[in-house]
Amino acid sequence: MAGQQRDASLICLFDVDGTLTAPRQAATQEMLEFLKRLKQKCYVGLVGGSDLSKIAEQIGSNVAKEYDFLFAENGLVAFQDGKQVGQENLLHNKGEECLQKVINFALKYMSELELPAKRGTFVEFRSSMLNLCPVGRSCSQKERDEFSEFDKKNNIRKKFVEALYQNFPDAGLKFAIGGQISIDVFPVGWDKTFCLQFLEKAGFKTIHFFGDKTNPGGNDHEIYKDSRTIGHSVTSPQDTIKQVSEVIPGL
Ligand code: M1P
Repeated sequence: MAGQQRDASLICLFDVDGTLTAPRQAATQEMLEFLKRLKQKCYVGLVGGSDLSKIAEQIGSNVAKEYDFLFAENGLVAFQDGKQVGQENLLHNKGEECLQKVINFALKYMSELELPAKRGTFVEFRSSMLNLCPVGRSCSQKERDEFSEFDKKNNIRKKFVEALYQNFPDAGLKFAIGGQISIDVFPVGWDKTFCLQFLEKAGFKTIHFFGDKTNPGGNDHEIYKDSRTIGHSVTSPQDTIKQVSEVIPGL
């Protein structure tokens, strides 16, 4: 790892959506400059639930090279100093039969929902997780926002998660509300704590984690509560800047 004046024992690790950026939006110039200054003080890592291409859209096409660690899909796709150091595979882990049962159930469940809008891509099959999206991932920003408001009032995703757990209690799967419009499905243990093994191997003594979905059921909860991290719950990118500045003085 490069960087001589940086504190080599300390890393600040950030969730992406809602923490560094507005959900699924690009990071502001202010945030990118803040992270640049932070990198001069300590090591910096990102851990998102999204896949690499979505994180690159939001943080920049060189994201894996620009940060000391980049963990996509909760760290199941891992980069250190721009080099890929990890890659897990959902299909190998869970098998076709199990995944097909979940997908069939989810499609049937979503087909019975009445929402303000329905578009396309209700199931996104990623290398290490399934993403289930009742409004459809191809929705517009306006439709995304409408679903999000509707979901807050009607608990669409909360009820969907309950139904998934009821139907697949022994599948060894976790159903997590990560972003604004969807549910992530992955094997138990493949939450964001998965990425900590890479940081332990690199020898960090202090790991500050900043995330917004830190409540039970949110996809930052496990890593926020993990004994290997000092967890910080943030409410927005502005709040992230404020809280990091309190932890790392002189930014
Ligand atoms: O990074 C958080 C989440 O971002 C997206 O969520 P949504 O589209 O629902 O706002 C998804 O990529 C999701 O997988 C991810 O956890």
